[in-house]
Amino acid sequence: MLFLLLLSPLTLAETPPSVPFSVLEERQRPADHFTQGLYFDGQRWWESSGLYGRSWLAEYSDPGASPLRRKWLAENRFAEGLTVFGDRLYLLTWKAGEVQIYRAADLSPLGLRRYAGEGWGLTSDGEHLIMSNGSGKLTFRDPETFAVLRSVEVHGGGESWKWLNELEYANGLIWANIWQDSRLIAIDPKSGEVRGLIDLKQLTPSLHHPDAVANGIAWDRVRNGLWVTGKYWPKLYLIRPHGLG
Ligand code: DDQ
Ligand code: CA
Repeated sequence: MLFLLLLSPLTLAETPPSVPFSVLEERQRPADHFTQGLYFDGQRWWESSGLYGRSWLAEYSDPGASPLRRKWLAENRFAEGLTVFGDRLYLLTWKAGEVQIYRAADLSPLGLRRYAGEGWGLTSDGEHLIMSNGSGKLTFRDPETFAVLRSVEVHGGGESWKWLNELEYANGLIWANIWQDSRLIAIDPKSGEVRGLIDLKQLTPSLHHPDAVANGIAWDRVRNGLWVTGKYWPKLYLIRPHGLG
């Protein structure tokens, strides 16, 4: 009975499609980044790297070269996701309940806002900031106060989604890494429904390190693709999903 229920056509019909993608380009980069956040504006890159005592935020013109600027965080701050909104950069911390705000142009500090719970991934739809916290829920936040305006439970595909990590808004969908999983999911921002999956297994280096998971997604507006990488990955890949968004 339970078996039949699990295999019912309804369940199968709800499975989000595996989205085909092409790899347009790959780029070499240093293999010691504990990548937590990634953002690209078409010219400059911003990346955050985690762990206590080694967390940083950096700006690059080329992710394979040394950073133009780098800010080290305090020893007791574990850097998490970041995004650029207007002329500001927002950087989450894992458990400090603190989002740090910087001027994107020169990474000068502009203060902070506080939030309850953990900080994992961050992106923006151009109006609000969108944040993950290790659960299956995303919160939409006021860029000025960081207050929660709305939240969605990510659902669909017969899986209960949790550990949503780095995020990237592109073409009306929110792409998310999932911690300890090689899959990216594409989420409908209104309903929270998972619209598609991309498995990065074929791009995942065999690093034999438990922390070396896929993490880091940056929308490339010019080339219409997503730059993806992972913690300790020696490369970034530009992928173009087909038939979605
Ligand atoms: N997170 O980025 C997925 C939120 C956390 C990754 C934590 C990886 C373990 C690092 C060791 C933590 C030491 C307290
Ligand atoms: Ca991102």
